[in-house]
Amino acid sequence: MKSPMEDLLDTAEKIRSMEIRGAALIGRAAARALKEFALSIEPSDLAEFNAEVGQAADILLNTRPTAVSLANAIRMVMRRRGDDLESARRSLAENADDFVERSLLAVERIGEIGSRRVRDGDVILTHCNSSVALSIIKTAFDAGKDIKVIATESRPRYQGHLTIKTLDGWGITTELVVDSAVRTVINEVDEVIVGADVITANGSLVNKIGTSQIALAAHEARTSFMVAAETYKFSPETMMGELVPIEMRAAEEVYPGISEFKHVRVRNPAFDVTPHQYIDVICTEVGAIPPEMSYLVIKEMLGWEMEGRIK
Ligand code: RUB
Repeated sequence: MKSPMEDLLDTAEKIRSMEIRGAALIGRAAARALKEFALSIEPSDLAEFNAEVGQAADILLNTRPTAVSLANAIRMVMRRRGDDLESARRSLAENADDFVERSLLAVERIGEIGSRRVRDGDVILTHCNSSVALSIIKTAFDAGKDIKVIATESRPRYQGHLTIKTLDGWGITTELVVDSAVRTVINEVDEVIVGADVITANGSLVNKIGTSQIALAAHEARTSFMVAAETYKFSPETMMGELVPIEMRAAEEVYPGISEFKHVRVRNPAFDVTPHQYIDVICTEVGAIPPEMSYLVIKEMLGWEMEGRIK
């Protein structure tokens, strides 16, 4: 039998190594892991409970630096803890269940809202593997719309292969293209639909590397660019002026055997920033909003987040 800490470290390692990946899944996995941890530890008092849970939260937080879903999920799980050990344990577990349930509902709701913008006969381009973008595509397809999807490979980790597998399973006609083919095909595309790792206070999008080039190509071609993002992917930190850290991943993901070269290094940023000017709409569970309204989402939906932050 593994100790509660060993179980938590297992989840942290799965997130770091990307066995668990995608901002929504990361957030839910962290919430579930914290709940299991809190229910399994045997602290002698509330102070010890808080210290142990705080340490566990920090371990999870440090797995992937970019995704704000991780930080927001952890904060939602950790908030409003009780005044004694057992009520603190209980409220943490309830918060975790609540987060998971709300985040699953949000995916469904965004599917409904976003799919209204997809017309019969549309060609949709998607990048990487976003469960929320896929929810929009599936909802449009289930409503009887005749759609076709163009999916990018999404080098270096080929998350596009996960996307085409899912689309194939649903019976949706799909074409796989290399990332550099986007500008060649963009004139056949009616809308780009991508997910989000972070939405900043000014409405910019942080998502899988390559997203911003797609947005640029879409902008030039006057193709609509839609982002699917639950409200917990909006970053309160950016309202306080912080910049979103971009995760740099291992060189071997790009070129296995790179260490044999003496004068060559690999740079492997996992995400990039798409300026809000290139985004037509962000579909959230509270509505389809222009990126300029992101500030309000952070204030209204994550408002509690600011407590204690403004000195
Ligand atoms: C995944 C990625 C996805 C977002 C949104 O990056 O960029 O587009 O996380 O996904 P990685 P979802 O594979 O490096 O985790 O909509 O499922 O939250």
